[in-house]
Amino acid sequence: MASVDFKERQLTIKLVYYGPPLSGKTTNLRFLHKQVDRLNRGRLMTLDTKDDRTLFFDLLPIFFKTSGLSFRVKVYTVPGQPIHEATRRIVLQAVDGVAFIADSQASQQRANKESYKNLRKNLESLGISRDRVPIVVQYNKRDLGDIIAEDSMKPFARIPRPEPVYPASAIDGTGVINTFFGLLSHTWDAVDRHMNIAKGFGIGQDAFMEVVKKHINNIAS
Ligand SMILES: Nc1nc2c(ncn2[C@@H]2O[C@H](COP(=O)(O)OP(=O)(O)OP(=O)(O)O)[C@@H](O)[C@H]2O)c(=O)[nH]1
Ligand SMILES: [Mg+2]
Repeated sequence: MASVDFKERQLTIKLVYYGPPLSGKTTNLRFLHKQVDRLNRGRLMTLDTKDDRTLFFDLLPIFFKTSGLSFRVKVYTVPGQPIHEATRRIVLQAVDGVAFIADSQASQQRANKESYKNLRKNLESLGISRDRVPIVVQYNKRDLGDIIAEDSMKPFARIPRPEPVYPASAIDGTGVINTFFGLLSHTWDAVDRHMNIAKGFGIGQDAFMEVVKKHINNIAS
């Protein structure tokens, strides 16, 4: 749940990158980190095994200031490997928006579906209503050979709202920033529906996203 302090004019939003093993969650975060202006980002924290598998989680803190409002976005990735189920649930706690990083390779479609099902189950077990948390979907690894067609890049669920789908190739950054901007704007709307932040802070989604876009370079998207 977003932390909102109207008196101190502070807002903290938590985003989580979820998805099957090796779909490119950490690669998304590494690219995003490089594109955020130095003064607006904290250290990228990653904890990998020696073969680069996420062991616990990655975290990238980003912060902005506008018209007296300080806001902070904490971006996490979960570890995709099945054995890290307990960690995924911990990282998902109090999430405000999810980017589901699917793998475009034809061979990985079953893994995508299983991971999405796992996400839904974990949100439910945490008592997080799907209506409160938007899930945007990225189909990553579009640069590879044996991938599903563009028109098969479907959202994984239709209720309660259709979920936006973004093609990407995180390895060179294509689509990474578009996915992040899409996720953040949908998350602002969802938090606003529940906590009236636009009214409370006197700033709308457009103005919020404008500040974010000023400090994040979208060149490779
Ligand atoms: N060809 C290609 N490879 C990619 C792309 N994105 C990530 N990879 C590669 O896929 C492998 C896994 O990427 P990670 O970002 O570590 O995947 P992850 O989802 O964080 O994996 P876990 O933390 O184990 O769940 C690495 O070798 C990446 O270089 C992409 O867009 N295209
Ligand atoms: Mg990872």
